[in-house]
Amino acid sequence: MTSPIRVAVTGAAGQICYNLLFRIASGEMFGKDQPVILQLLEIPVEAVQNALKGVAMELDDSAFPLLQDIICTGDEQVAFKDANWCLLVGSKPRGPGMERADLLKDNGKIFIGQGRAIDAVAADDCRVAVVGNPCNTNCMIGASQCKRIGPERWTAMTRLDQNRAVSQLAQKAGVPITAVENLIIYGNHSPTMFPDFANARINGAPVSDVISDHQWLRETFIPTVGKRGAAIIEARGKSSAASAANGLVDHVRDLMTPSPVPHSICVPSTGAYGFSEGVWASVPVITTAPGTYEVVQGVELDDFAKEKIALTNAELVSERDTVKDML
Ligand code: NAX
Repeated sequence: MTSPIRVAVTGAAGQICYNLLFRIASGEMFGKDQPVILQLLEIPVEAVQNALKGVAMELDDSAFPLLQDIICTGDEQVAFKDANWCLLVGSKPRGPGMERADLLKDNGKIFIGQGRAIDAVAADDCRVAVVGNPCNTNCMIGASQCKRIGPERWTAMTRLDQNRAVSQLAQKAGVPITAVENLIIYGNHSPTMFPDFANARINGAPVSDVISDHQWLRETFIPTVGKRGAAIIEARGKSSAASAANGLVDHVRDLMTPSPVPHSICVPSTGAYGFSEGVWASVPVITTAPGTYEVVQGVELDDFAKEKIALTNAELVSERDTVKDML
């Protein structure tokens, strides 16, 4: 039997993880032949640790053949010990009246601690995916604390945004999801992100040939994708959880599966596509070996795309400026 991989997950008693953990344990993230050990981290508060135990009991009660062990802890050093993947979902939510700068700094402290713990105790082949918001900047802060686990191993999630964009295009064109290809998100996981419809294809044809309403593409599609999270909160009274968990399953699975098909992830910028060096920006990547990617080079971007990317880059740079003392 294949030896198990250790998957550390933070925020494990939260609503995204209530969807996510069961899908990891069932083999959807790492494959149906890959046993897993879940190492679950939550804040060391009795009520939250109790809630985490309840989640572990439900995982037990699902009798997943691939799930070899569950560790529940409030200690980062225990959670990240020998972890092959660290899925950083937990973060501090924005409270009433809280400024964005305070949110960035409060979360920065969490990601400094977690970055250091990962560097100290995780497995040599460890990969990290950050979901907790503001995920691009949290990822940059976590990576900045590491010497052993390099920045190329730290990614943040825009796959939910990619999936949202694909779904909007498919519905508008009246085609199945599978007809939409090469839709890539550029920039920050925030309403400034840019879903690049111009290079996407529907049944092999350029999107703007299939969807003749170009005003819809520029003025409705982009904000619909960018503000989808707020629309879900408005409708459901809670933020997106199942679709976020699904996005992370897709993010990690596609990073572990070599393929020439591009997908969107946030990686450290080397200056490509107009992003400032060193910010974590979403760009097209292909997976070249399990856990290893290359940024797709040479995608042609028109002036409209360049303008949008400049805006989302400015936001990433301003987030970095806010936390510069932490890097
Ligand atoms: P919840 O509030 O339900 O759960 C978060 C959990 O994290 C809580 O149980 C909390 O105790 C825990 N936590 C806080 N600090 C921690 C720490 N230092 N160590 C370990 N655990 C800690 O939020 P949920 O809906 O699960 O969302 C989690 C995060 O995902 C949020 O930051 C949210 O903004 C972010 N999202 C990111 C998305 C993306 O596409 N990148 C989309 C969905 C989601 O909005």
